[in-house]
Amino acid sequence: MIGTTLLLNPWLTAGASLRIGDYRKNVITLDEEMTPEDDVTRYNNFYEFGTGKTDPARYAKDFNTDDWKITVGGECEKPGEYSLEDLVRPFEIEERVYRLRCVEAWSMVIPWLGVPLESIIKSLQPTSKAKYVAFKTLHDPLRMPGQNRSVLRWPYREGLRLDEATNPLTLLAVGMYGKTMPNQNGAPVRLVIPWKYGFKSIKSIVSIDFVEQQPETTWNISNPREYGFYSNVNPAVDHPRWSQKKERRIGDIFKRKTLMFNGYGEEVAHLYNDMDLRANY
Ligand SMILES: Nc1nc2c(c(=O)[nH]1)N[C@H]1C(S)=C(S)[C@@H](COP(=O)(O)O)O[C@H]1N2
Ligand SMILES: [Mo]
Repeated sequence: MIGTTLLLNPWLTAGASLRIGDYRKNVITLDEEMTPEDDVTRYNNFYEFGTGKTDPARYAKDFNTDDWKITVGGECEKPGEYSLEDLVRPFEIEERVYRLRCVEAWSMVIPWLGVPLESIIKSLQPTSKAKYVAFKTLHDPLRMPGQNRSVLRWPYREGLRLDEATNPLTLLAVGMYGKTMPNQNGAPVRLVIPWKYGFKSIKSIVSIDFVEQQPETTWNISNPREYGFYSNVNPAVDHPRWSQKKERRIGDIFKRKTLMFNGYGEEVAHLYNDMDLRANY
C-alpha cells in the first residue's frame, strides 16, 4: 500500500498554492507581459465567496479542497465518480499563457497549468448522442459563504458545445504560476476557455455531464439579454450596458482594443463559420 501511495502525484490533493514539479513549460506562450501573480490572486470574480473583487482572496482562504471528486455522467461510456487525480494523472500537465477577458471589460495574461480538456473528454468516451458538455461548481453554502445569498442561482453552471470543449485551446486547469490553483482562482480544478468571456471559465468543478441539448448556464439564466450561451469575446457586439470595443489590462493605465475571439480567431473562428455571431452572442 505504501508503494501505491508513493506513486501518487502528491500535489493535487496536498492543498492550494503548492509548487508543481512536473509540467511541460511554455507549451503555448504569448508575446505580452504577464499580469503579476499578486493581481491575479487578489482581484477575482468568484461569487461563491462574495461579489467584491477582493472577497474571494479573503473568504476562500480556508476553503478545503482535499479529496476532490468529480462526477461524470450522461452520454458517455465511462460515467462515475472520479478523484481529481484519477481524471488528470494520465496526462501531462502543460503550461499555457493565455489572455483572460472578463465581460466587465478588464483583462489579464495568466500562465495556467492544466491538461487539454480534449484529452479528458476522449478518455471518458462520449457517445454519438453527446452534443454539449455541462459543468457544475460545488454547491456547499457552509464552505462557500456567498451561496447563502441568492445573487445567482446555485450551483454555478456552465456549458460548451462538444466541439468547443474539445478544441485544443480549452484547458482543464489545475494551477497557475507553477503552483496548484489558489482557492480564489477556482481550486482545485476549473475551465479556461481563452476566446470566451471569463464567466464561461467555471471554477471549482464537481460535475461533468455529456448531454444532447444545450444546457442551462448560470449567467444566461440570470440575464439572457446580457449574457448569451456562446459569449465569445467580440468587440463588435456591445453588452447592452457598455461597449466591448476596448478593455483595461490590469496594471495598465490606458485601455487597449479588444481582439475578436480575444485574439484566438485562427484557432477557433472555424467553429462558428455558419453562425450569425450577433444573434448567437
Ligand atoms: N463558479 C464560478 N466560476 C467563475 C465565476 C464565479 O463567480 N463562480 N466567475 C467567472 C468570472 S466572471 C471570471 S472573469 C473568471 C475570473 O477568474 P479569476 O478570478 O481566476 O481571474 O472566473 C469565472 N468563473
Ligand atoms: Mo468575468
